[in-house]
Amino acid sequence: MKTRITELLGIKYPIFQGGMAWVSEGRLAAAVAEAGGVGLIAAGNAPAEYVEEQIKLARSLTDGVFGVNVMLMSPTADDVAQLCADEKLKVVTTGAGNPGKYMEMWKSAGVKVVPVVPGVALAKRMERAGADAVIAEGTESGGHIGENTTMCLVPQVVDAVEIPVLAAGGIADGRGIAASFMLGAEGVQVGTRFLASEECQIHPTYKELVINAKDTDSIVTGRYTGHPCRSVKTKFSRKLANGERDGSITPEQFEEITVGSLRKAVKDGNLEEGSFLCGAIAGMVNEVKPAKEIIEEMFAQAEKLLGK
Ligand code: TUI
Repeated sequence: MKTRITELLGIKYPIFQGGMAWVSEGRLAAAVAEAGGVGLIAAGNAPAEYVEEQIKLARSLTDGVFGVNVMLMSPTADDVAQLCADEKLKVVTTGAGNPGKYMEMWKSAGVKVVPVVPGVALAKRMERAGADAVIAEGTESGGHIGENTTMCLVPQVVDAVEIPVLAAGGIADGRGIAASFMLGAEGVQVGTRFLASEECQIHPTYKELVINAKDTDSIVTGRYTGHPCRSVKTKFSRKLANGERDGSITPEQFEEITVGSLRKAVKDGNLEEGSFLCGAIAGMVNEVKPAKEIIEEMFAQAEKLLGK
């Protein structure tokens, strides 16, 4: 399947693995890269040293294409951004902000820049700033989300910019890829499906939650903090949602309670204090498979549907 995204990066399949904080480390990124997609190491809030280690690990496992996802709200974002340029990565994706101030540094280091955008305005700004492509991420995604849906957002971004657009949010099989292409996307970003990959290093409890999730089992919390976040419904996320609704948890308390909660989910499978981020498509993810199989099956189905 040739698109401007496969051409831009010299990859077999136009698929980016989502940059999921603590989840997307070197081994998962390398597996996706090895399968012919783009693997991403998520920096999240981690220090640059952690990211450097993961880059080394991925390089030792694959010659495929991988990069780093820079979480722009992180206090370590400046250091991680500098590392991406120093390491001359093939590609950087960004989330949770506007990466404008790093653009020149990355472009002159030969790094392809692909920001995640929740709306048309930022997509246009990113194009003007020199982005190579954008990822239009709908509210169906896991983690920190915007308001618009993938179905509504992707065609509007496609109409607004000349650079290629990848679709994200709610894509976990070949039907999602085919639908994205019908909306004008030239690639997809997939996160939740890879939570249930063999190479994904998350705690077994996390994988079980995703595998067992039904269509109604994701929940959005934290709208009142300005950082809405989608995760698996658990006792903990319900408690946060209730506290947000009835005012018994203030936004400041909410931030305090959730500090470190991603790590507690990923590393410890801590159901009492962990945030198990996942997309709204988790209900359709029912089986753990190697990343390569996931990708090959998705694209075989998409190509059949698209009549190629
Ligand atoms: O970034 C993500 N997903 C994430 S980041 C994350 S870590 C975190 N945890 C708690 C609170 C906040 C972050 C977990 N999941 N996806 C990409 C994404 N970017 N979604 C939404 C945005 C976004 C939102 C507003 C990008 C830019 C933006 O506006 C920037 C501006 O200045 O216009």
